[in-house]
Amino acid sequence: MAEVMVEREGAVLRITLNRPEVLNAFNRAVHAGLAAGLDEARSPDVRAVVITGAGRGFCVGQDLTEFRDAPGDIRDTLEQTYHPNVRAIRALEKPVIAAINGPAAGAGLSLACACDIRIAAESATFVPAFIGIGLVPDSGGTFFLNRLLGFARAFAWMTANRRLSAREAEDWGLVSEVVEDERLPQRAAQLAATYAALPTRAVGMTKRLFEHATTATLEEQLRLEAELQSAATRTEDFAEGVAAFLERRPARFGGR
Ligand code: T3D
Repeated sequence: MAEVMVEREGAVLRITLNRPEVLNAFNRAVHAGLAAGLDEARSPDVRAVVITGAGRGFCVGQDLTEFRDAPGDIRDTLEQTYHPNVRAIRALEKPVIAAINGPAAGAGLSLACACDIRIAAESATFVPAFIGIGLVPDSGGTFFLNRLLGFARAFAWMTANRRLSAREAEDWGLVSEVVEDERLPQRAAQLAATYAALPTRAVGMTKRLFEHATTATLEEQLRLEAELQSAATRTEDFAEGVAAFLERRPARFGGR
């Protein structure tokens, strides 16, 4: 069985990390499978992506059995394995939904935080993990958590290494929704289908704008908004959106 399953349902691509016996810890095969899935997600036919885990875990970060021997210089490993997938998620001009079905720990937590939307099962937990084994957060963890939670809360949590419940994560704004465990796959599919029916190019450009806004000045942001709005007005979905409004009917967006 593949370490990562990639399945299409209409315009939704579901990527399932599939090493349930170790709560979907990362090894080389998982990195490669995730990379292949994210590559397939670039197809114009794909309009929303779901990342989830098989079994009772989402992803618990690095497979620690690979650290039995001295790991060598981890910089290269991070650059070759974790970083390309984090960059691919952020660069993908489509919504990426993390459906967190169980523990998300270490780089698995970073992976969830790299996604655009997070929904969780009631029994899911969020575990910093890094500090517990004498490491610093990586795979963008400090970048994303700083933005999602703010410095004070993110620093306190990551150093305290406290296991957070799904309800607490919702209170903190780390996840947007918590559902009963058995409903998570269905809810993730429903949410993804809703996103997949939106004007995908406008959604993708909105993602790009928010990404840009974190470091841009107002002038830079106004320029990029104008540039992307100009691009948006040239899409088929813009023409359809306006026509549907004027004809008083629901719009049928094709993602182009
Ligand atoms: O470049 C690089 O490689 C560096 C990058 C590092 C990035 C990182 O992610 S570092 C952080 C690594 N992750 C961790 O430290 C988390 C370790 N896991 C845990 O602390 C716990 O498993 C959890 C709190 C997340 C969940 O606890 P629980 O009680 O629900 O499950 P469990 O019983 O601990 O785990 C179930 C099985 O998964 C178990 O195997 P067994 O006993 O049934 O045969 C456990 O050993 C295995 N497992 C869990 N996490 C990992 C793992 N096996 C390998 N690597 C893991 N990270």
